[in-house]
Parts: sequence; C-alpha cells; structure tokens
Amino acid sequence: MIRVGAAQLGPIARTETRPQVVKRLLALLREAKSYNCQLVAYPELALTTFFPRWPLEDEAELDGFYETAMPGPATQPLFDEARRLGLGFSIGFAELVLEGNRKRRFNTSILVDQGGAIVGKYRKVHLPGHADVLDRPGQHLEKRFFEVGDLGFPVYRAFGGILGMCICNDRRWPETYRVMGLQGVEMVLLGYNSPVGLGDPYELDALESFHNHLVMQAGAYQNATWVVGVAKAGTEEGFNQIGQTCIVAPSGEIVAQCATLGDELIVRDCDLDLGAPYRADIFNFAAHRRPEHYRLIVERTGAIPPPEKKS
Ligand code: CDT
Repeated sequence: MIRVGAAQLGPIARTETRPQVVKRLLALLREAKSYNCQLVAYPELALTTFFPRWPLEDEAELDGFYETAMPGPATQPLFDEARRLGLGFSIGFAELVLEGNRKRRFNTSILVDQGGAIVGKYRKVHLPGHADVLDRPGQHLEKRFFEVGDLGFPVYRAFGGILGMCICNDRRWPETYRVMGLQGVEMVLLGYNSPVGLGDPYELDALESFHNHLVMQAGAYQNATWVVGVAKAGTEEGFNQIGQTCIVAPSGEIVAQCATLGDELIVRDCDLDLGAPYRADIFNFAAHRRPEHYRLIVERTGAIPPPEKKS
C-alpha cells in the first residue's frame, strides 16, 4: 500500500524564479505530509514555465530553463525537506548535460526515495510538436529543445513496489505502458503540460480532456497498473493547459481527481496488489500475449497501408 499525493501545479510565470516555484512545491509537500503520504508526484517541467512554447534564440536564456545538477542550489531545499519529512517524490524538469563541449538537453523525470536518494531517472521518449518555428502564436518546440530520451522505459523497485515513469505525450502511446508492463510495473508516475488552443481544429481541442483520461485509463487497465497523472494546469503566459490530474486504479477507474486548475493535492491509498487479479487472468501476459504476431510494432514506425487492389 502506498499513500500517494498527486501534486498538481497551476501556471508558472516566465519570470517566476526557482526559489518561488520551490516554495510552492514545498507547500504541497507539507500538505502531503499532513495526510501521511509516502510519495508525492509533481508534473512535467515542474520548475519552470513551459518554455518550449517560445522560439527562444538566446542560448543563455534557454539554458536558464534547464537544470545542470539535481539537486542544485535551488532544488536542494526540496530534497532536504522531503528527507526530513520522510517523503519520496517524482518531479519533471529540463535537464542539461554537458559532455565536453556538447550540450545535451532532455525532458527528464526523477524518482527520489524517502531518504532523499535519486532511485530512478527517465528521459522523455515521445517528443511532440515540431523543431521548426511555425507561423502561429502557439508553438510546441519540444523537438527543437530536447533530444529523444536515451534511457528507454525503466522500472524501479521502490516504495515496496515496482514503479516507472513517463512524461506527458508518452501517455498517449500504448508502447509506453506495455514496455513497463512487461517489467511488471505496478505504478506509473507521469506529469504533463497539455495545451489547448495552439492551432489544432476546435473539434480536437474540445476532446482534449476526454483523450487525456482515455489514454491513462486504457494504459492502466491493459497493464494492470496504477497510473498517477499530474498536470501543470491553467492559463500560463496566455496559453491554456488542461488540468484533470488524476489517480487511475489498475481497473482503469479514476479514483481521485483534481477539481481546480491551480496548485492542488489529491491523495489516495494505492494497493499495489489491486492489479494482481488482472495479471493472473485476463492480462496474464505470459499466457496470452503473442509477440510473434507483433513484429511490425518494432520493425515499422509509420503506417504503410497495403497497395490498393486494381479493379
Ligand atoms: N508536453 C506535452 O507532451 N504535451 C503534448 C501536447 C502536444 S501539442 C503539440 C501532449 O501530448 O499533451
């Protein structure tokens, strides 16, 4: 049993400093402690505004959105307080790795145990959006500002269970959950920044909230795992981001959900054994999966329809 707090964040302004953001994270952490949580999950890019919405040209300004060390001077208080309270946490941030003269940039999430040690790291694999600046106000330049993650989808024995992480757009891809499911994952922690109004047809934007839950509920059920989906929500620098932070049980049911678009904590006792009946029967992978018929999944990226029959 893990008592989890999903710590949704409201908008973070471009000018908000790390210490200001960490203060908000600490308030949620302490609230989680008051409910005797063991683990707190924060969103994707939880230390800054969602900067890939701007075509940032100034490298120094861009670098300012990334962490070169974790913990660094600004995030050390979060690690210290979490350890003092005996709370673990997961958190998303932009990671800058210096390899000689080469700068590598990742959209990263870490898992920190109750003793303050980093026990897991994940780098976002499914980067949405585009690398080139589009002729419209709402950019989504993750492909410009991040490399594809190079760590796969690892899972970790922590908090008495098997935990994995993924980030935002990853949640829309069944492969994300399945690769972790094949490692026996019992809880997936995922943060997201999901904008609406960037230029998609209104019909798609109107369904964004439905799709958000659809993919997490399906991923949870089909892999008999808990999914903790945590939003950075609200109107951030004039751009709207959905909320709907939720905790999904291995049944696929949402068992807790945020009601606001601001900083808000939801808490749930998550019995990791709830997935066991599914794993033993309908989703007994060893008994029922047929990987010999799934080869296209790893051999092909885009869809290639069969040739049309000549009449
Ligand atoms: N952060 C992130 O991955 N957001 C995407 C929206 C991309 S819109 C081009 C998401 O899947 O929610």
